[in-house]
Amino acid sequence: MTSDPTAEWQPTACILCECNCGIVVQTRDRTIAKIRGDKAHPTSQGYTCNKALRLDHYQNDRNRLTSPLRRRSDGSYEEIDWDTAIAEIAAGFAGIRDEHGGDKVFYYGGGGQGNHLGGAYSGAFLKAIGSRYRSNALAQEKTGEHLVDRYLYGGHTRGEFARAEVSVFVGKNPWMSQSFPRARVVLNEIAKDPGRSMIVIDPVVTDTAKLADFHLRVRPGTDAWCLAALAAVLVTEDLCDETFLAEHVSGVDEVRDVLREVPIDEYARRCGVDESLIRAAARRIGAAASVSVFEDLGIQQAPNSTLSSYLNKLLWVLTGNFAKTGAQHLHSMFAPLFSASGVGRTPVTGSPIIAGLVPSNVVPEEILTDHPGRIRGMIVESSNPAHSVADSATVREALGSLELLVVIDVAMTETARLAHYVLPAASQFEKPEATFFNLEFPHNTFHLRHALFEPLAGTLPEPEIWARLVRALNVVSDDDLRPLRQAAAQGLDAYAEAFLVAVRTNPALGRVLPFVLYETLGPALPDGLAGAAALWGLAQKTAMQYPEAVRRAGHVDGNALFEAILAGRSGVTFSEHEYVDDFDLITHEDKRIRLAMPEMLADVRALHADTPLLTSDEFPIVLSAGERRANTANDIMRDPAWRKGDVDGALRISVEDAAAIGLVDGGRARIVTAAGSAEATVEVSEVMLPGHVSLPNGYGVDHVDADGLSHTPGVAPNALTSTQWRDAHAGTPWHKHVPARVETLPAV
Ligand SMILES: Nc1nc2c(c(=O)[nH]1)N[C@H]1C(S)=C(S)[C@@H](COP(=O)(O)OP(=O)(O)OC[C@H]3O[C@@H](n4cnc5c(=O)[nH]c(N)nc54)[C@H](O)[C@@H]3O)O[C@H]1N2
Ligand SMILES: Nc1nc2c(c(=O)[nH]1)N[C@H]1C(S)=C(S)[C@@H](COP(=O)(O)OP(=O)(O)OC[C@H]3O[C@@H](n4cnc5c(=O)[nH]c(N)nc54)[C@H](O)[C@@H]3O)O[C@H]1N2
Ligand code: SF4
Ligand SMILES: [Mo]
Repeated sequence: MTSDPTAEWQPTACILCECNCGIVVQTRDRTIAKIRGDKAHPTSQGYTCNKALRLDHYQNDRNRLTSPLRRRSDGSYEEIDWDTAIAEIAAGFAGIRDEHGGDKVFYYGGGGQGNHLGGAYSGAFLKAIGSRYRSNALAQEKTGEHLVDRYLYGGHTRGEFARAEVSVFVGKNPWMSQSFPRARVVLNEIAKDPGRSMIVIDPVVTDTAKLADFHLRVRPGTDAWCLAALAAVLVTEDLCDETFLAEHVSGVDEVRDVLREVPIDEYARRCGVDESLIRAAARRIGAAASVSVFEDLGIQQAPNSTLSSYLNKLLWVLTGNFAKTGAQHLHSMFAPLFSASGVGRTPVTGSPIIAGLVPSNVVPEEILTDHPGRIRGMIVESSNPAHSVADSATVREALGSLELLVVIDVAMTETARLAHYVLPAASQFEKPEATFFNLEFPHNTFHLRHALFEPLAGTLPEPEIWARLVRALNVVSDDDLRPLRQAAAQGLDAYAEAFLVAVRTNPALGRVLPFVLYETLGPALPDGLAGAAALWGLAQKTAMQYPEAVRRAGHVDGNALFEAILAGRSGVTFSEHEYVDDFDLITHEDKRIRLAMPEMLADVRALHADTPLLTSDEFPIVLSAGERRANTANDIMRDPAWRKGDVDGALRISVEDAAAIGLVDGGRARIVTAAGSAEATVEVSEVMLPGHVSLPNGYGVDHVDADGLSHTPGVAPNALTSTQWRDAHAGTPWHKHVPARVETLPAV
């Protein structure tokens, strides 16, 4: 909190993707004036990509909110004070609970790429109201993979790319989208080392594919055939690790039987990749001392997504690439990103709830109905579903029809514009923050960032917002909290003891635990870290769940881990595993991987059938809606000035298609889909296959400039997507596979 730009470098982290690279910054007044990588950060070690340097566009966005807002009947907003906002919102949700049941109040979001503490506190209010259903972006990308993970071994896995002999990227472009530590450094190292190889499965010649030894350039949407053929080569050419399979995996013979039926030559033709290349890639995987695999949106948001996740996992399980250096790992987690217990069906559409999450895609249908179980009220926190969920027009209609919609955000988003109340949050550099994207093995890091600035006037950190909402419900009294407050003043050991007694003897406290921690431990924490109180509970859980690994990392118990987290400004290694621990992390009782997942084997068999194309004469081209590029970062920065190029997010199209349609580089095109149409600048590019076009994510958000003029440069991808194109098992959308037509437009 200094106005001297040459003052000390303060550690924090970049919030633009899940890597959360450590950075050090110098501030000037309320700006982030200088930024560089933090060499002391245990995971990122000084690395950043091109985007981190632009973070002040997030911190000082002109569209930041500075007061709670209430919508008037004419649709405009008036500023109201916090007390009024909290009282009216709490009463509004309590009213829905009393009349229709608290389970009609839905929670969407809870954290973006850099902030998960708000979500950690939301549970207290939601439980107190009786809310049960929730969703967030994971339910439009990772729930299919989670379904497979849960069946096979019961946890999330990660590759160890820095040390893998062979790295496989399936529908993943880490050069642009990062997602694992020091991605570009690691990719360059792999490319330069003749002893290591990279296999990329992607229809586009991405910057990652350019570095690959094997580029399997599948036709969009045909990964299941490509991956089935790869797995079939492993089985039929005896490339499996028999010792590993015999010792650690069940159901192998059933899987082998199904894979032996795969006509490799025919599936190669169906996915458009040479059979010889598929065989060569499979042999490289089979011969490697270690293989790491990363699958992402290219399969997770395309047809057969859950099946592709399953087939992809077969590649490393069949070859025994688990529990050894450079291979795939079940890692520790500081907090669960997925709830293990949350399964069931949604009330209206009966859609699968996976890991506690309703598919984002079905949320509108769960609202726009007169079904008695419909969603009536919603809180959206740190997410912008009106822009990020398929079929924006329907999402807007649905959100606009709710009895009560409250949005907690830093900016006036597309979703906030539909809300009855908008609550302004302090930015991620104005409060303690952290993410639960702690996914590494053998060393795993948790980073609590301290505030760089005081909250912008009129805003509050989420822990305080949620605490005020709980207080308004009067579910616990000061008398309930007093013993814990007193214990907190005596130190963490006294607090731990008092806490166990309090939750055992007072069930009212157990229902609102994050609130209790914030109200009692929070005030005793140093350096304005009250918002970190919930981490105390998570530190205890982590130390109990992985006692050896936490001790190896230097923390004798949960309290010691919590203290290290509070004190460490550049992130703390919280677990240090040994490779054999991977087997212990399997949640099945026999500690074996279960390979023969019945629904998936049925799906593999079904690949033999002719599958109709989704494209048609009317919509002959496949649109990938939402590609990650150098100048995209979800919806986190709204001012287009942050971009150094590709200012309006060009439509990339192949040379062949451009010639056939009559499009030129830099010209304009109209893209038409079943859901809508949009206009874009054209980039004619050798990287695209004929019949495949792509638009970037993160564009088409509103921004009001200094003159009060509103801009929305680029195409909002979900103006073009439809909710019905979704995975049969997980309900995840096919954003990367939207049938479309591209037409010429006069140049501007
Ligand atoms: N720069 C930047 N980085 C980001 C983000 C960002 O907004 N901008 N967002 C972050 C988030 S939230 C996420 S989830 C990750 C996502 O990271 P990625 O999944 O890597 O991102 P995408 O570019 O959406 O899709 C990956 C690839 O899928 C390919 N693809 C399209 N169709 C198909 C297909 O049918 N089959 C196959 N095999 N591939 C296909 C595309 O050509 C693309 O190269 O990125 C994170 N990192
Ligand atoms: N067509 C298409 N759609 C897609 C995708 C695609 O590839 N194609 N990708 C999907 C994927 S993988 C993802 S992850 C989602 C992402 O979509 P969303 O889940 O909507 O998340 P973000 O775009 O990251 O938006 C984050 C929001 O958090 C707000 N915010 C930032 N800091 C804070 C804070 O401290 N507190 C609060 N309360 N709010 C804050 C920002 O202003 C922004 O509104 O998009 C999905 N949608
Ligand atoms: S965008 Fe991601 S990879 Fe780039 S600096 Fe930020 S956190 Fe690191
Ligand atoms: Mo994502």
